[in-house]
Amino acid sequence: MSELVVHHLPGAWGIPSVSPFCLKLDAYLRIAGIPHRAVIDATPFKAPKGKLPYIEHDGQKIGDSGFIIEYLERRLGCDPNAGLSAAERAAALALRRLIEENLYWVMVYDRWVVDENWRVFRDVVLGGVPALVRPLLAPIARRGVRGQLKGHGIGLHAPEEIHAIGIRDIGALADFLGQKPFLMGDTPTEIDAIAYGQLPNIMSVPIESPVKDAALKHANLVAYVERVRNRVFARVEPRAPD
Ligand SMILES: N[C@@H](CCC(=O)N[C@@H](CS)C(=O)NCC(=O)O)C(=O)O
Repeated sequence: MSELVVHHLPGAWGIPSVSPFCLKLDAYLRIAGIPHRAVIDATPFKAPKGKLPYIEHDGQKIGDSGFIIEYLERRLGCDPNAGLSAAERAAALALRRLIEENLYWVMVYDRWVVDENWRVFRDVVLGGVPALVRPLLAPIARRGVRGQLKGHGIGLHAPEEIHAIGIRDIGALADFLGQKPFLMGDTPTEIDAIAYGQLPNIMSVPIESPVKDAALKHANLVAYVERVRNRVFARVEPRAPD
């Protein structure tokens, strides 16, 4: 197979990427054992859909972590979900929607809208942008994300309502995990890559939130994050912008 190049947003705070979707793809590639070269992009401007991650392979650029995974599975015949029943696959898809279409936006709210967190996060998320441009880009990017949150609908709620939504999602994840080592049982599957993309980006970062506090009270989720990190990311250093 020709070289697979994977474009990510940078990492920080000991996490390989501050983007849950980039971290998900990174974890997936490691779970599936797919060789690749990671490139760090300071902004998503060159991505085919304007969002990271994206890949370059065989002269094509493909955006969206889900479509990238489907493409790789078609091309390489790999499938970390191969051992799952149809009902387990359906449950994994429902969890994926909870994480990517709902909990993700609660995290976005905490990073981009809560003033104390934004002061910390803006220097990280725009860390690869030239220092002169950063103060100009920061308010434009923040306004854009506020618009995305309103468009999604979650940004229309009061802060306590948004946090209550996130805390319920975290509780559901903790209940589903129970005492299993991984979400679908004894071995990591795609949904573990998805959950691992999101959870450390809430639980292991200096972004304060009642959702983070609630997650850290679930001992099984704390142990799970540690377990996936040890299993999938052993010996990986956090990345700085190229
Ligand atoms: N559905 C996409 C979502 C990717 C995504 O939302 N990426 C964010 C970073 S976490 C991004 O690049 N946002 C830039 C923007 O919205 O302008 C996927 O699965 O890859």
